[in-house]
Amino acid sequence: MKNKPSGGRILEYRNSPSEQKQGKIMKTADLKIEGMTCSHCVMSVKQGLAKLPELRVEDVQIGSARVVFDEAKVSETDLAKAIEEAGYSLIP
Ligand code: 9UX
Repeated sequence: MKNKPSGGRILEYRNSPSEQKQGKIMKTADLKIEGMTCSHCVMSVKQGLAKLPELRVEDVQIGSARVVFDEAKVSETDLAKAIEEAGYSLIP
């Protein structure tokens, strides 16, 4: 599959009916994240990822995050940058 975020695994395409109407292709990806060791880290990563438009954060655990995003709007670089700005790094 194209545009696979590094360290991530594309699980499935999951569009809500309104997203389908808008012609969006929402991708679900599991990201592996380095440097997270506590629950504050989880909050930081959540907030960092939530800044990206056209993306929703489904779940964040220590060391991983599940995000759903419009593949036309969010790139792997965007994900890596958001995670880095929060103080962590996306594992390739
Ligand atoms: Mo979690 Mo605190 O890694 O620096 S321990 S936020």
